[in-house]
Amino acid sequence: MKRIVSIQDISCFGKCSLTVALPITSAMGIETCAVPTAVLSTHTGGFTGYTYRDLTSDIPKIASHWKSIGLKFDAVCTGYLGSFEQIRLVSDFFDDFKTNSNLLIVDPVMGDKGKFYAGFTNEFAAEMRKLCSKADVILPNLTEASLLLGEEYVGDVYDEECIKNMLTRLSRLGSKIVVLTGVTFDENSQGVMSYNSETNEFFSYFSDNIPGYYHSTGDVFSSTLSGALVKGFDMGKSVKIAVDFTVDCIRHTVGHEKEHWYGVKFEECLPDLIEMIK
Ligand code: PXL
Repeated sequence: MKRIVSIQDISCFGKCSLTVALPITSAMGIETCAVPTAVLSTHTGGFTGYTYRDLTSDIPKIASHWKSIGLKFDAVCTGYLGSFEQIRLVSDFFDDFKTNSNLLIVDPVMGDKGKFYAGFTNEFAAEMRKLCSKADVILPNLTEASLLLGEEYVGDVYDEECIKNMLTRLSRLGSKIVVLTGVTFDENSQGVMSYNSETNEFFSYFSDNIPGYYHSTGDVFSSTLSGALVKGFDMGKSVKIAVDFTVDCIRHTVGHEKEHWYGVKFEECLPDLIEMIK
């Protein structure tokens, strides 16, 4: 059985980060371990008055216990991290748990639609860039890609050359594979473009663009993609599974946005995911 560890916060209500990653990769048949970096009552996107309990000091203690019992992971996956210190400790975690054959996967969660999520800054983006340099795979959206490159947000209008150029420059941060999400060349389709710097290959996969804003779809995508890669699917097939599942979750939420504005109804779609990876 494959084993993943997911390092990110648990937002107790809101369907993102660990409450998305744990069920998704477990449903894919992967043993899923967690390092909760913080406990929030809700995520920060659209809620006010949420609680935030910082668990930074637990990260090295968990790592040291796990080292003492010889735990190994097929992938170490990170998502939302709340401080510079957390990024540094996760970087140490990478050093402790990197093997010759496992994957370090960083989703540099910082913002969307050209804006930072609450509490993030350019200085944080600079620190996140260092973590990305240690990863095998990074999964930024277009906002995060611009922040990692230290550039203005690329905006809504761009062409394939511009995205390819961003991908190659992102790969120079140090990761072998860059997967850029939320790419739209026309209003009818949305998808992903990726670049493998070892083979110098670009890959793209698009699906229908469903109008509206659906919170936490980045977390659904990154958990599914990480799971598919760990299951041994190649990058092309993994991206297809992750995009198709994310779109499936959005479709199930369309028409229920009023009650489910805070996250997509991924739970109803888990049986579809299990089918997709058969
Ligand atoms: O979905 C990313 C995410 C994760 N964790 C927390 C968040 C967000 C996005 O807003 O607020 C706490």
